[in-house]
Amino acid sequence: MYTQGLDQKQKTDKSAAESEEQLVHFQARVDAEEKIEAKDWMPAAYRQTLVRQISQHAHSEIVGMLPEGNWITRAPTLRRKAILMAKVQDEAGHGLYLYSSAETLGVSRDEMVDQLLTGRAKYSSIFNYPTLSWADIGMIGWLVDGAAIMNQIPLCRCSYGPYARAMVRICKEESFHQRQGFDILVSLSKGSDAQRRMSQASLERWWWPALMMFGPGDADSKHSAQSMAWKIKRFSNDELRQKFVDVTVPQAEHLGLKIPDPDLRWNEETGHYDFGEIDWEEFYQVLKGNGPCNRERLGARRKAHADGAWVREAARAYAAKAKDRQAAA
Ligand code: BYC
Repeated sequence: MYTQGLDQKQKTDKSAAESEEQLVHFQARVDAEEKIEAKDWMPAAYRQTLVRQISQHAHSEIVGMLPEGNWITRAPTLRRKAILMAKVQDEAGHGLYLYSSAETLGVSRDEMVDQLLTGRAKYSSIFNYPTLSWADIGMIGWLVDGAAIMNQIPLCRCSYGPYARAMVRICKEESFHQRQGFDILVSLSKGSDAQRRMSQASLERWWWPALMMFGPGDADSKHSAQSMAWKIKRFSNDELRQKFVDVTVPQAEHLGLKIPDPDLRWNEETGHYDFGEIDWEEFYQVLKGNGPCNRERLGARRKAHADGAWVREAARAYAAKAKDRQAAA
C-alpha cells in the first residue's frame, strides 16, 4: 500500500541523496515544532527509528493482551470481567492504530508481524512476566499502564504527526486503564488480610520490572540522544523513570503497600525519591528471550497467527473476486 522508502538497505545507509541542505531544513522544521507528515521528506534514519519504535510499541500492545487475557475467565465478578474484556480489547485497538501509523512510513503490516513472530522485533520486557493472582491485574493497570502513560504522554508531542495523533487517543484510554487497576487494588486494600497479602506479594513481583519498562539508563541508551534531537522522545529514559517513581510512591502509601526497595527514600535536596539499583542483568536476559514467559508469549502469538490463516486467505479471495467483478463491470 505504502511503498515509499520500502527498501530497507537504502534506509540504513545515509543515502547520497540526503544533502546537507535537506538535513538542515528537516532539523529546522523539527526545531520549529512543525509536524512531519508521511509524504514529507525525512532522513532515512529518522524513518527507520520511527518504524523500529512504533512497531515495537504496536507489538507490545498486542503481546500485552496475553497476561491480562489470562484472567478474563477468572475475574472475581461479572462487572470486573466486563471491564477487563473492554480493556484487553482496547489494547488490540492500540496495536492496530500503531501498526497503521508505522505503515505510513513504508513498512507493511505483514513485514512487522513477521519480525515479531521470528523473534527479530522486540516488545516491552514487562509482558514476559506471569500474572499469578488477581492482584496482578490490578498491578498491571496501576503500574504497567501508569508507566506507559508517563512514557506515552510526551509521545503525543512526537515530531511525526501520524504517531503523535495515534498517541492522543491511546493515552486517554491508558489513563482509564490505570485507574481501573488502582481501583482493583483499592478494593483489595479494604478487603481481608489474605487480599492485602496478595497485593503486597504482587507489588514485590511487579515493581522492578515496571521500572525496567523505561529502558536502559541514559548512559546505556543508544537511541535516546538522536531521538531527542529529532523530538521523537521528549524526555530521557531516566527522567521518565524518576517521574514515575515520584508519583507512584505516594499512591503505594495510600494503598498501604510497601515498595520492595530498601534504598527508597525522599530526598529533600533534590525534591525527588532516591531509589535502589535496577538489576540490569535481569532486564537484558528478558530482552534476549530468557524471561519467565518469553517462549510462552511468542508461542501464543505464533499459534494465533497460524489459526487466523484462513481469515487472511478468505479476505484475499474476497478482494480478488471484488477486483474481478469491478474489472468485468
Ligand atoms: N523492553 O536506546 P534505548 C503498554 C530496547 S505497551 C524491551 O533506550 P529507545 C501496554 C530498545 O528498543 C508499552 N526492549 O531505546 C500494553 C532498544 O533496542 P533496539 C510499550 C526495550 O527506543 C498492554 C534497546 O533496548 N511502550 O503500554 O530510545 C497493556 C536500547 O534502548 C525496553 C512503548 O513501546 C523494554 N522495556 O527507548 C498495558 C513506548 N527498553 O530497538 C500497557 C514507545 C528499551 O535497538 N517506546 N528496549 O533493538 C519508547 O518510548 C522507547 O522505544 C523506549 C526505549 C523508551 C521503550
